[in-house]
Amino acid sequence: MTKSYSEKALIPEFNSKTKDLPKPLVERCPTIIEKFNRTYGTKPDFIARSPGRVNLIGEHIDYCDFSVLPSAIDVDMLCAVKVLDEKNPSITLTNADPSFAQRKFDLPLDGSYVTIDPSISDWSNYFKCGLHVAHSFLKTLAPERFTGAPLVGLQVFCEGNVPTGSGLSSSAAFICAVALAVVKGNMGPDYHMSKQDLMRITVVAEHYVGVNNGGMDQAASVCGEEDHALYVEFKPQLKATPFKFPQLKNHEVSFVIANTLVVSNKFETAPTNYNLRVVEVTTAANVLAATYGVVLPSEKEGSSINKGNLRDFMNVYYARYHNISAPWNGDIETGIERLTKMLELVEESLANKKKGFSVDDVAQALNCSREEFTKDYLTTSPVRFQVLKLYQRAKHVYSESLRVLRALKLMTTAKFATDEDFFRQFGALMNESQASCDKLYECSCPEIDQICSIALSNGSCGSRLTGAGWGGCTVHLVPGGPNGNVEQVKKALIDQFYKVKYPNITDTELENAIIVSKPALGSCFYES
Ligand code: NG1
Repeated sequence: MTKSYSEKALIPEFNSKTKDLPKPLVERCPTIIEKFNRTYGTKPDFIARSPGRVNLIGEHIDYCDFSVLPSAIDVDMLCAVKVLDEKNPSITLTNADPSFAQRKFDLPLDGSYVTIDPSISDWSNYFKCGLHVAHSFLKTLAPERFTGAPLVGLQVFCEGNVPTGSGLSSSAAFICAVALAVVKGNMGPDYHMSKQDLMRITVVAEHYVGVNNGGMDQAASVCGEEDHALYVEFKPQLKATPFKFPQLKNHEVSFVIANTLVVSNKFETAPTNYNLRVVEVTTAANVLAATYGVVLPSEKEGSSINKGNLRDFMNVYYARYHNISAPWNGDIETGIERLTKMLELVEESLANKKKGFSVDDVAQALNCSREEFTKDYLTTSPVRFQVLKLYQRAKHVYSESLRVLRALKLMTTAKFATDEDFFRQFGALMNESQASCDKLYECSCPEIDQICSIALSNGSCGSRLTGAGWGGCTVHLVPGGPNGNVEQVKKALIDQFYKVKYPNITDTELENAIIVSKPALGSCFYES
């Protein structure tokens, strides 16, 4: 069942008088207010909150503008904030986790942006990303006020329980909470921010720390709704439509999230992992375009390598060879047909170099010099590689995008004779996604493979990595409710994976490693 999507929907706001406060606020607001008080000797004015997310299916396709199916989860980041008077245009940041040391910096008096140095890995950089996008938004909201004058100063106390480096988007949770805090802090209590605005401004925020991510994490964190998954579309417009899983006869639909506890530092591994994949799929789109004699649009808003992507190739190919000038509008059946065609083209034109393309091969295919290719594709962020695996990466992106459409079709139109039918069909898509991430995109790791195989042998119907991969978390579709397999899957993972791989693991660590989460509320605001 789908809820309609409204561009005007506002970020939910609560206060101490609200009846039925959402669970994360009830549980955590009093303690963070107390900790703020102990740190700054005063009460905060408000708390901005944004959660982590789990991606159910659709991995590494958001930066090609293909739709994804995540949901927000219970773990989150809270930022308690006190707005300072105009004599104090500075930011002080304290984190409840002592491994993130306190930071303080001044806000430029002339209203210019705070500088972000992406070459250093410091937690305050993520704050500055949220600050930057909020600042730029404020300049469009009230140009006369935010030009030539500083933002208001803030004292901030941050407390989060999204495990970092685990593929559950701790960074998006932080950045979205910060952006909301900065906008509210500067505009005051009478300004109510829309979800659409917060999502739109935060999707590109991590580009300022050198991660060329797509916008899935921020969309899910901002727009999450209890008991709903989100269908996030990036084109023709950014949109997150909430929908419920089908009502089954004897089971609930549960997702078990299991952390490999292998931390993948996105920033440090970007040159060989995440950013390299962005380069590979962008190059693949351009090699396909050159092969079929079409030109991709460039100078795209929100894109870090302005060279078009695999969705653009699909559109220009259909314009040229099928005379369909309007880009694909997201319709499921049309998408299935076109993506299937794209997979044929990938076989036809890239499969002859399954071992990978050298820089010379690519330059030849694009009819440019090595130097031009290097300048246009390899300098935005540093990357390191022997060959570019264009065939494998393009095949993953098109087949994964197809799986997302099939999953959505299952959710929205299919009727299931038995509960098993649903679990089998949705689970198969998740398993195919994992195989593609592993074999074609090479973003799995031995621990992910091991956890998936244990879960599948013990009652999971579909198991895969979630998020960027190379460590981090896995997600498992498990029949839930009294007749379900959730406890059985958890026990098997504890006995066969965690206690074997991490013999000294504590009970608390184990408790945090396996999360059975229901889709949760997205960003929200609490006036204290
Ligand atoms: P994680 O690593 O879970 O935050 C990353 C990207 C997403 C998306 C996934 C892969 C960032 C901030 N996020 O997610 O946009 O591309 O990988 O599907 O890099």
